[in-house]
Amino acid sequence: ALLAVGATACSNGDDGSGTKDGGSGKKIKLTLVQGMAGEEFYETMACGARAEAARLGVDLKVQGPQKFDSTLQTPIVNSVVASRPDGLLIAPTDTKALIAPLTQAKAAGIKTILVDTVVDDPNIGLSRISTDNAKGGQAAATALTREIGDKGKVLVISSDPGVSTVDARVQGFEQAVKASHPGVQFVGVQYSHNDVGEASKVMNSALAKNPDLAGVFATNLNSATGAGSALQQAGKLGKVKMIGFDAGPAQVKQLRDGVVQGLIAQLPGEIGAKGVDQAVAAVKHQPVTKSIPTDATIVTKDNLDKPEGQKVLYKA
Ligand code: T6T
Repeated sequence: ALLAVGATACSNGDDGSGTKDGGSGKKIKLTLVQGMAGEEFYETMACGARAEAARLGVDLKVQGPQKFDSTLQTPIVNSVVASRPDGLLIAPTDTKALIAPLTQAKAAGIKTILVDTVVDDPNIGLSRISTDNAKGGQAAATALTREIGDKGKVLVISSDPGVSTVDARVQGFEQAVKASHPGVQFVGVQYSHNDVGEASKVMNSALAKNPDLAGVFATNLNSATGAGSALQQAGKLGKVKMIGFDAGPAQVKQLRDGVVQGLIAQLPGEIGAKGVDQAVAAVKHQPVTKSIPTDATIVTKDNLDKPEGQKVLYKA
């Protein structure tokens, strides 16, 4: 039987052997700071990172804030910096707010790798590993406009402005709709603050304002979960089409239930594993790769149960 890969199925990355840094003889110590703890995207990332850390024999700790919130993530970064790991992998929750704490990490000589999200300062992050989010937003526009027969109003529900990934998805989507779909009207972006209940509320008020809404693009897990359940409760299935970013268990259920027509699945496990590779290379003074794009796959009912769909679903 296949091993069910959840947080508990992940190795802790410590097999006792160990890769030593550039001659000091000590085992390399890395910390991954997630955008949010306990969320399927970042837990799948942690799984990939732990497996790679185990393979390379380096020590990896994983931490993250309870909410996707820079005021909660900043003190975690500060305490990680104080603990002086050799390398830090981080998904910064805000393009500006995390610049100062990450500048401190750099000043402390900690090799910093950005996984998933980035900050606006190009001097932060020896390597940046993420999905091409603008391209993902364009793919969402292509899929959604096709679903709605290339006409009608479309809305975007995102988490928060100032988050590099979702902002790029919004931009990619908006530009593609405006450039290539004259029959489609972009009615704007609403923010869920990465909260399922808030995403439902936002969806409901958008439906009240635009009873003829044809489509929704939800830019991440919680935005999609909340928007989808609001559509379901409002009896809008089949009337309003939806494309979501990410492929956690709740999104997959909504795809099976016909709430959402397509999911843009990322490769969080691969992002985590490559993050570990880059951090270890940096600690060993080996070459690093400045920018590493990872793939995205659109999952629909057609490929959901095929290997290509199954292999990109996130861990529960
Ligand atoms: O979409 C992912 C991630 O790429 C984004 O930066 C934040 O939201 C998620 O974690 C999904 O909720």
